[in-house]
Amino acid sequence: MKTVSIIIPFSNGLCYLDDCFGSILSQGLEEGSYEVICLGDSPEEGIVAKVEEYEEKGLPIRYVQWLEKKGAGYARNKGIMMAEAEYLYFLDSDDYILDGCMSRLIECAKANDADLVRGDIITTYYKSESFGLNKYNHKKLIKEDRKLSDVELSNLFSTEVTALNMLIRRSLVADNNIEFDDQVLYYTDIPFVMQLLNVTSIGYLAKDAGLAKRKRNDPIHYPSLNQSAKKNKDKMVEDLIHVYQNTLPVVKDQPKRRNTISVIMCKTIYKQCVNGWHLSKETAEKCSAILKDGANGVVNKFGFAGRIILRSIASKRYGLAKFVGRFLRWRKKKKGKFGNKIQWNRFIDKLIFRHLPRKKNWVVFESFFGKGYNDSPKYLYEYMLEKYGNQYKYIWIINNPSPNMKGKPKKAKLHSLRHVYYSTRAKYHIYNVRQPGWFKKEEDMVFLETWHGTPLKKLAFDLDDIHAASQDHKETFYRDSRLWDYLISANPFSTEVFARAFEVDKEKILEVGYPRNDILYSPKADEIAKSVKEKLGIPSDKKVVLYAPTWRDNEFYGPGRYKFSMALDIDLMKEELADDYVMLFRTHYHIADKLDLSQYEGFVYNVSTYEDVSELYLISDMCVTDYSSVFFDYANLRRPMLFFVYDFEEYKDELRGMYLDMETDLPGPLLKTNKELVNAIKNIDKINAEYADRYNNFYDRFCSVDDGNATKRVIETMFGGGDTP
Ligand code: C2G
Repeated sequence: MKTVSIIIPFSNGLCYLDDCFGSILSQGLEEGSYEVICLGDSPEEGIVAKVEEYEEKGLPIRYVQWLEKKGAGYARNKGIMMAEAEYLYFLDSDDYILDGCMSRLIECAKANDADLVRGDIITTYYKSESFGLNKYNHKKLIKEDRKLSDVELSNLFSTEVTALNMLIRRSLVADNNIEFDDQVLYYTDIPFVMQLLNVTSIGYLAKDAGLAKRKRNDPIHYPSLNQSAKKNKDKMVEDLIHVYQNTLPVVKDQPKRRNTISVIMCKTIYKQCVNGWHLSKETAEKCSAILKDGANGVVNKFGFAGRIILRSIASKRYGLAKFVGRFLRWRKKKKGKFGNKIQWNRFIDKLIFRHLPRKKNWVVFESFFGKGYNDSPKYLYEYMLEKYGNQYKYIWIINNPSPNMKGKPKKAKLHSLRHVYYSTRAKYHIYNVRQPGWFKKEEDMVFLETWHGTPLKKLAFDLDDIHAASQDHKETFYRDSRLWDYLISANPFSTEVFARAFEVDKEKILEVGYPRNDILYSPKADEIAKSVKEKLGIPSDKKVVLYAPTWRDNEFYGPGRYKFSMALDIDLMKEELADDYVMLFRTHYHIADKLDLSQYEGFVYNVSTYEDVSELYLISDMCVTDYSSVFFDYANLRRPMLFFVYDFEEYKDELRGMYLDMETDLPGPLLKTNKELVNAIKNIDKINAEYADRYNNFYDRFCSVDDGNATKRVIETMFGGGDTP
């Protein structure tokens, strides 16, 4: 007889299956000792091909499917009926097992003649390849193989009841007709597990048998059951009521387990109330009936507000329960004792600003989260100022006043009351990064997203794992990009990527080049360069190397505040290059670290706070960067570029993934060490000759739309070619 039948229900999320199936293959289980049963519950297209692919790779898999959605419980029951092995193992199609998990579970079960063996469940957002980067959840809880005492067995699940990562003796399930609840979509595990625990005599915990339970980061396309439940709250409570009522008789002689399901029931009702009431009258009445007897005394264990809510529902005073729920919700969202500044600003906005008429000639500009007067918004603003003068009123969202700002625009700090005011009243909005989460776009507003670079690093929906500070990235990105009327693209390549990765209609994309790059084609470019050099005090007899790296997703203090590690050996650079060169050093706008480079005065110029990087391009003779979109813009100048990619392997595969093959597509060499970099700088003419063809191809592909007139094209599209607002 085979040892284990692995049962996998599948509904959506084909992209997770490689990890799931692959992790079973890499367990190295003996052929004939196991089987995989995959059950398609109204499955996503492509599943059959995926199953066949793994069959060919040697996975002993059987597949059945039905087209009507019946839920995981139904699928697992079907799987139980098909299973032939001594033990059952339930695996979800978006999870994967860690190396050695299955043999450890089997070993422990066999050595101890156990009915049930459980391993660790480790939650992660990451695919298996980058599981090791999952620093925070990577805790092994089970240190030794250990027999569960009767008390532990009856209290095995004190919060979430799950059948995952357990090896279960199949005869126990078959002989006692133990089933998942197939009438429901949610909570199907509860009756199964409770019945199972009733008949389990020997239960074990096994060490080094981990299941990676994957949290999904794309609730738009691949919502997990829980994420879709957020939209389907009534159904979730309905299901739990059904499960609760059917399971109560099973646990009637088991106070601990009865307590567990009552706690789950009460917590769910409580959460419903606090997260916004979604219950139909009928469901509310059922909840009331359950809570009437205090749900086995569990209600009394809630805090004051919780008791009021649950008791009000018990006595059908739903209005009171809703009111307390709303209060708790408000208190939870409220930051600090009296709420934070943004919350107050939004409150005033609702109370006053939203009732004032829209100003048809007001234009709001923001660049890099109010960190400067620069990038495409600056060039669009200056063009408008010159063309329309004071026919428009201009507003800059900027945190520190800029001495370089032309005209006399109104100014507001990011997230300030003035920012909120202008955001509500102005008709036109121009941002180069995403707008604030609180931004509310009305029908008659026009929003231009300039974006801030041709993408090398994968973006939004093209990302698998999110290694940056916030896992809500895809969801918030989707929400924000729904509000954009126009999005600028600098080349056909960006247009394709943006349309797919941001899910923006191509009609909204203005493939007109970057306004910020117009200066690179300006007839006055040399003049500007001369004055910038003078302003920065850069000697005219030295060549200028600009070093402008990007940020690293996984090195952060918090959202928008990233760390910088200096990989450049400045001492070496100085020793080797200082006679002929100076270096401009510029960190990305996300970097919070301020570097003290004063000891290299005269050789390194820290231009991290210099507002406009385009002007720095103009004064530099070559550019050293890594994965920053800087190089797409710099290529417009056709000057040499070097890529200092000391962490290439990690960055390329684990952190982001890329749209280009950096080894073959870039207009310059990839350099992994400081020595290589110094050599390349010293031999730049040779490199120029070597990379001439690649440079030409690169230029044609990414720079051929830019011609110095992008700003004009954008303004004409957004404001019409005429002279008046
Ligand atoms: N930048 C800069 N100095 C740096 C790095 C970047 O001034 N050291 C500016 C450049 O204008 C660059 C822009 O910030 O084009 C975006 O920087 P990237 O390094 O490309 O990184 P990111 O902000 O993640 O944007 O589609 C583009 C991507 O989203 C990249």
